[in-house]
Amino acid sequence: MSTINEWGWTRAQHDALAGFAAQDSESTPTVPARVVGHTHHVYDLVCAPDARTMQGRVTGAFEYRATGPADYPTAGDWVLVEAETGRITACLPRHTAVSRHVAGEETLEQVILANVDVLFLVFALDGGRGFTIGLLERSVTAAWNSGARPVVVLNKADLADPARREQALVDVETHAPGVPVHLVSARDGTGVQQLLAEAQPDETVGMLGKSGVGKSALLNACARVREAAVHAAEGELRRGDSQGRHTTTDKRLYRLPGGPIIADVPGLRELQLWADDESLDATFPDIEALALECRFRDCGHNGEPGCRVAEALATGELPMDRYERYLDLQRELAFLARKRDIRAAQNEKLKWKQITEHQRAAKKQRR
Ligand SMILES: Nc1nc2c(ncn2[C@@H]2O[C@H](COP(=O)(O)OP(=O)(O)OP(=O)(O)O)[C@@H](O)[C@H]2O)c(=O)[nH]1
Ligand SMILES: [Mg+2]
Ligand SMILES: [Zn+2]
Repeated sequence: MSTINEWGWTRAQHDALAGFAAQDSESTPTVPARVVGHTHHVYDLVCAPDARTMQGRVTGAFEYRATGPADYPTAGDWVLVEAETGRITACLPRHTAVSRHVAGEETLEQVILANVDVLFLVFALDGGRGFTIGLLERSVTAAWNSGARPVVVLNKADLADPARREQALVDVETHAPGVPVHLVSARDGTGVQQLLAEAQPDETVGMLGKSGVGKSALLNACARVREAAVHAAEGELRRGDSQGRHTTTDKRLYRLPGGPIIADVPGLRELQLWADDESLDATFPDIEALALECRFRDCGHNGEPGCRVAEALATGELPMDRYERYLDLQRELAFLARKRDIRAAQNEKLKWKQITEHQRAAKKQRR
């Protein structure tokens, strides 16, 4: 018999639910369910206990409580659903969330995937412009911020000569220190077994990468290793620049027999960061370690005496271009944080305005 455990329902989730259900005042009986996909506001769910599938929508009360897009369920989420009606009453707390900005909206968070344990950062070694150090660092920062373990996947190894493969590995080891890296080919299956070993059987794997890097092909290759009947659509590449054509249009979770669960997602057009300072430090542990050795704890690395960062830059121990990209990302995150603060202040003001208006109206009525 199938059970919800095969979809990643673990002891930890069970305990989280127990704590959550105690606060939940809704009286209609609900079951936990995992969101395996959704088109706009219709959610594809796999429900406890027997992994029955159904479709659902959030209730009006859910919508009323939601403060932004990040509060709505997304692929990977655990929700509470009324088994009879498919009404989703709550989204359970996420243990990880891969986020970015809502397009064109700097201050709104959009959750791409929820509750993934491992995040494959997929790049293609097909000679296209998709594998850049900048994108590598951004992706790693997003991964650290999500709470999932990042794994760099250099796909299409079959298209790269040995020198190119070696250089790519060195680039990742230098610019994403401490992050596991795998050279694979979804086409001929090289390295796929080892890549799968990065995740435990009951874990969920997410993927992040541009269109055409081979995310769906990688999912299919993993399925072949597990002899699973999974066939995600793979797309053609544009001639000339090897870019994909956005073949995958919806996020979806696939369960491989013997695990893990893998989420295929549409290709990212750009990765608008949604992260904090700690995630940046995790991406640049080399710079973080140097900064700890500066004479002053609050050293701004701007000509202060005893600055270890300046020293490392002078000797070439820390390459200037890496430091500059670190400063760029830091500026970007500081800008985001400021905008978020302004928005929070505005919301606060609005709330007080509403309360005072309400009080005024109440006073008038009493008169
Ligand atoms: N030679 C070679 N081709 C590959 C490999 N992996 C994927 N491809 C091809 O690259 C093209 C794009 O692969 P997809 O899996 O559709 O890429 P995707 O990342 O899912 O793209 P989107 O769904 O658009 O985001 C397809 O024609 C694949 O067959 C590989 O390891 N080697
Ligand atoms: Mg795809
Ligand atoms: Zn310093």
